[in-house]
Amino acid sequence: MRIYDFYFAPNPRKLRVYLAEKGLSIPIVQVDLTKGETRTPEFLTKNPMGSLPVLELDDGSCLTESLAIIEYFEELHPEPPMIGTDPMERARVRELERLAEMSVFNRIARVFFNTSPVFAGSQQIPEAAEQALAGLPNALRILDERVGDHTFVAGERPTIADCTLYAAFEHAKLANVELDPSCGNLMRWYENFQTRPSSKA
Ligand SMILES: N[C@@H](CCC(=O)N[C@@H](CS)C(=O)NCC(=O)O)C(=O)O
Repeated sequence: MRIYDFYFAPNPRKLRVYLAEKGLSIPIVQVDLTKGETRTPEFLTKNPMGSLPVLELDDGSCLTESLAIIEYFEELHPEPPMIGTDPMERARVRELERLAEMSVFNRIARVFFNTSPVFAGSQQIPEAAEQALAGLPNALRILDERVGDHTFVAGERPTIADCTLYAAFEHAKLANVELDPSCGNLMRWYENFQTRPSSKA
């Protein structure tokens, strides 16, 4: 089993943070997407979408989509639980994880894609970055209220929602996106999460 990863990319980071929180160590292969290494015929046989991360299993089959990979590991290793422990808690964790990805992570990723010199060779649309950025403050405010005074995004223990939000906030640095400092709950959460060993994964 191995994971194809690119250190600076947010979806691979989400997976690495999750694995570190679970205490799972899986061999990692770096694939530099800035050098076109995800577009080689060999890599495209592993993931025709040409994206990272990819989990290659011992039989050579591959799983793509970071969340599907995370759910696969969660089923193999239920402890410590990172998607809740009863139906309602599991639904809440997934709800917050989706909120973090759809409304925050994806906006930051869109800003990065449409403005960074890394993707200068792709069809960048500055208006798409502006549109993504315009919706970010409201998304952050909503999430800030949901986090409230909890230690973690979905309560008092780390979940997959923390992994997604942490990867998004780290990516915001690369994308030159300023996170609204008035979102005090999120700022406190971010500062706390950075003290966890998983944040260095
Ligand atoms: N929905 C996919 C998104 C994967 C994705 O977009 N990965 C980015 C890195 S964060 C990538 O590989 N981009 C390069 C490309 O698509 O060419 C997932 O969650 O795994």
